Amino acid sequence: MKLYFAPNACSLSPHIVLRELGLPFELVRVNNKTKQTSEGRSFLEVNPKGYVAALVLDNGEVLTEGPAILQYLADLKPEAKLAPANGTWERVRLQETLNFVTSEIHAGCSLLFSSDIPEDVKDIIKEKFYKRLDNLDTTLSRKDYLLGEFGVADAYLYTVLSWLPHFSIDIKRWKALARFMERIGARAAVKAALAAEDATPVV
Ligand SMILES: N[C@@H](CCC(=O)N[C@@H](CS)C(=O)NCC(=O)O)C(=O)O
Repeated sequence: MKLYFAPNACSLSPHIVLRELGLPFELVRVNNKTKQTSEGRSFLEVNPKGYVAALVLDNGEVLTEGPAILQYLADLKPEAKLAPANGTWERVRLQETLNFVTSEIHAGCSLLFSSDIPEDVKDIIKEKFYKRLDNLDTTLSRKDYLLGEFGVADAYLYTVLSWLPHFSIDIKRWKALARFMERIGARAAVKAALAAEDATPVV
């Protein structure tokens, strides 16, 4: 398998999961501005949508969209329990959580990276985003992980929340979220993924 990634982008979450699972994989770096890959070809040949993450399977299939990639990877090694089994109610809860992270947290803050958006509009985006962080803080004040035990949704949430300093948002305002970031950031797979990406906190 090959994971196309950009340092500290949302592709960090499948990267963490690949390491948590101990699966063999190759990393291909994408320059998100030029769309050039470290292989020399344009990333647009791999994913015409032009964004990471993309996972290329050994049979040549290309899988995109974070929540789909995360679930595919977890299902390759069910004994690691990074996702509940397909067809169970717990799996539906995971899908609910991944959808929340992707649509409300990831997409909810990604416009804040844009230098074209005026600050007063960013303030409006932030107000809505803060409400979502309040919800998450309440959830994580009752448990250490989004769904009881560490799983793919935690790797995804960790990745997106690691962008907050870039938006001048201080995570300490949400005490449970700050503890969550420390807890996930201490995992060996997370440290290894960040080191392998040579990541500084910019998408
Ligand atoms: N819907 C996609 C969004 C992926 C995404 O937002 N990727 C960003 C990095 S976090 C990216 O590569 N953006 C570059 C671009 O859109 O040109 C997913 O959930 O995987």
